[in-house]
Amino acid sequence: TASERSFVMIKPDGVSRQLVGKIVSRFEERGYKLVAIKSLTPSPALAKEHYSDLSARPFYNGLVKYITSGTPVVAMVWEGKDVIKQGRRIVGATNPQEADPGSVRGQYAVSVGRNLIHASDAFESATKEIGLWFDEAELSDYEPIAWPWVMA
Ligand code: DAT
Ligand code: MG
Repeated sequence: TASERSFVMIKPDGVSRQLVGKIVSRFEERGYKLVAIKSLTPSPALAKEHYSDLSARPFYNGLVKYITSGTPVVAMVWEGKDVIKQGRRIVGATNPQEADPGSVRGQYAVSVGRNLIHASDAFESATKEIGLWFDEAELSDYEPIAWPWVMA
């Protein structure tokens, strides 16, 4: 896969537990490019739209409440080779009890309802999520100095 973009969000538990730097470092150190980053408390409308695919699930309302709790999230766009699939591997399985211990969820989380982080699961969802959380003008186009050493 060529260079692509993924939407990654540190959820309120990750911010409250002060894991932002550690999580950002995983993507940075792997060689991915930070295209956008901001912290915000999403509106219920934004959280509901972000998780609209799950609106019929029993945990949907609780999920929206958690994301909109008032403790901010850190919304990011990362770019690079196969970043959608590799981002999911960095994040780990949805249920932290099943996540690889080397993944973010496997290292830092124990509950599916407090699993620290979101990452887009496909090109279509990445496109939807980036458009939902960011304006075009917030997405930076630049070349990291290490890029040629990462992107052979
Ligand atoms: P992922 O975040 O790994 O993409 P998902 O898209 O299926 O997983 O679900 C979105 C979030 O919803 C997930 O990160 C945590 C929550 N969730 C999923 N399944 C759940 C469950 N069985 N009980 C409680 N929360 C759940
Ligand atoms: Mg998902």
